[in-house]
Amino acid sequence: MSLLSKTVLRSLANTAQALTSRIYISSSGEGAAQKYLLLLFLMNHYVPVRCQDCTPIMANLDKFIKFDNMGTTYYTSKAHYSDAVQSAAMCKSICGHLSEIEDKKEEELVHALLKRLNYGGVLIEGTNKYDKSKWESERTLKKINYVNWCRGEPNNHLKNENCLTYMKNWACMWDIPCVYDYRAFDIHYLCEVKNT
Ligand SMILES: [Ca+2]
Ligand SMILES: [Ca+2]
Repeated sequence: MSLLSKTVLRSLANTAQALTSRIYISSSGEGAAQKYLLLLFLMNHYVPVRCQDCTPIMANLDKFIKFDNMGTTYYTSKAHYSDAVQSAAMCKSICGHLSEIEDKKEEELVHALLKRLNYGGVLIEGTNKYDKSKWESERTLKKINYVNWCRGEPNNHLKNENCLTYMKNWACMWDIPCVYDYRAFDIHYLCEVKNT
């Protein structure tokens, strides 16, 4: 749903609330009852739009570097990656999720972003911890259709490499542990938020 239509619906719901209180004061009888029922319908139908909204934790937004691109905002963590569950929770706290690189074009965008920030890499969405034979999104539990493994990857080198990272210098993906101190490789984590 577009931002405009959400705004319009919120405005309608607010108007309905305001009108309802006036009708109680100024009207009576069947006509007023019909109007009231109509307004109740509008309110019940549109007010839940508000409940679907997400309010980012403002203090957490400061922990990222923001980049807008074509309806999606990417947030690269200033802190190093150390724990995939914590990283995903941080993304959620700003109303997003770990970035899902869905095609070559998006991969190139992420690579350019890493070059600009001069970061070594970023944790992105993807795990094989549920089924070693496939990589899937932790968020949707669907198979990841796009991967660009670096040469020799995925190699499960440390025997628990069940998470996914995109590396700047090689311009491709590694499997890495879901909990690890990756400061030596300068790995951060990347969230994305779809702008509605
Ligand atoms: Ca994406
Ligand atoms: Ca690996």
